[in-house]
Amino acid sequence: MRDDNDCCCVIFDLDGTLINTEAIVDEAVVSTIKTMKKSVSEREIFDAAEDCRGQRPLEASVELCEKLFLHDVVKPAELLTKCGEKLQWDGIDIPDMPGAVRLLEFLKRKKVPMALATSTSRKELEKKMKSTGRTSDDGKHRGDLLSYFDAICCGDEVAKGKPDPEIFHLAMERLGVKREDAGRCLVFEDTPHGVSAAKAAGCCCVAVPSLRREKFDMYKCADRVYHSLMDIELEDFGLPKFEDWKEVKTVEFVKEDGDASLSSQTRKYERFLKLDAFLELTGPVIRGFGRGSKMLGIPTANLDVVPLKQQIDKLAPGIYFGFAKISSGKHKSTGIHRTVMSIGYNPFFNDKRKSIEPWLLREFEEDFYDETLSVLVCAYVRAECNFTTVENLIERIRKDARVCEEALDLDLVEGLDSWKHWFDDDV
Ligand code: ADP
Ligand code: RBF
Ligand code: MG
Repeated sequence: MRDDNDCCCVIFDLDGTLINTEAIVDEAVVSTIKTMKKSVSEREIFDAAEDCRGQRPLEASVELCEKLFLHDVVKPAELLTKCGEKLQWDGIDIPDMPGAVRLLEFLKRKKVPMALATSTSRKELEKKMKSTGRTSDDGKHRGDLLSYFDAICCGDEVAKGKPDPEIFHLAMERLGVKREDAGRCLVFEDTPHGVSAAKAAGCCCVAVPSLRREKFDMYKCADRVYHSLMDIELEDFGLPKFEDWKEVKTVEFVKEDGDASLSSQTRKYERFLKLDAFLELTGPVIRGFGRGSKMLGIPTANLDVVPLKQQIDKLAPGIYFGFAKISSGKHKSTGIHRTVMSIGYNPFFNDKRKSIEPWLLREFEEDFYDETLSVLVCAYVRAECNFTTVENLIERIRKDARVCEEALDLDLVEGLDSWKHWFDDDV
């Protein structure tokens, strides 16, 4: 049933929300400022750069100069030029944020009007869109990202940038939404400045933070905070519900503490989402944090994230399942093993580094450190969460394993045929 409060259109921020430019920008900013003022540390620059995200470039530069007391070495406009020289975007492959294309495709198919409200200037936007193109395997060029939108609003089209609401007012006007209906526009933002702007415009705002977890307090005024675009429940906002989650009808769903979603109140079963493109991760098994078997009774054969960074950045941090095989060393040719894994920061342990932790769902007599492990990541189960007790964490991980077993027993994951070579090679 339709409700007057249901959202009728969606407005997206670009950088950090749909495309992953933040790390590239931070790197340019840090390396530029480092050569100008030796007394500020990389850590301080990075920290300040994070807080300035979401604003138009010049305004961000002004704030950065203030925060880092750069007035004696550089003026904001000059800092911007210097960083800009490093950020030509040509030949850089800007990745999509995980889940962005799935969300855009779905909304387009459901004919939900969409606008882009970016602090980037039109000229800069065009450069970003030309940049060598999409890493996604669908063969589309990055420029196609703009084809999803019924309206595109850039930072140089407004008098005041975010956190001012003007750009969202402009987007609404171009979508033909009246000011008094602002609450029916759903905005997706990754920065506190963007969230403030959307809320000041009266919109409903979902935040998918690009800032570190320590700073999540800054998203307080968002209507909902999600770990990634994969976790959005559109029906909570009166929009059409995603149709690609598959339920595992033998594993009962139990709502976690602190789960604010409305739709989960009626969920009965656990579920998973097949990935559009399966991801192969291969490397030697390394030593992890030394707590998997000891503390949880759940050994995880960790892979080194450094050489796999580009690949895992395509995935939202979270819990996944798929298959694993050991392709060198003593355990070579022990076959294909089902595996459930965490790829992320393990909030329960508050890890500062990302880790890749596959638990192979069978017993091994001995460990297999340094042997080559190849994992095929096929489906997403859930975001990582925190738990009040270690028992709850263990119980949840065991449940993830049941989801994996059931989904594979019942052949619910489609598309494995095209990976036949992976299953046949070397096992
Ligand atoms: P670490 O913190 O070093 O990763 P763990 O306690 O997580 O230590 O144990 C992981 C190690 O245990 C793996 O590297 C692997 O050699 C071994 N192991 C034994 N059985 C399994 C299994 N079923 N799944 C994953 N690793 C296993
Ligand atoms: N750690 C968390 O902090 N939160 C989680 O939700 C979580 N889920 C996991 C799910 C699976 C399937 C596995 C294998 C691990 C998970 N862990 C999680 C990671 C666990 O903390 C980690 O493997 C141990 O800390 C060992 O390093
Ligand atoms: Mg481990």
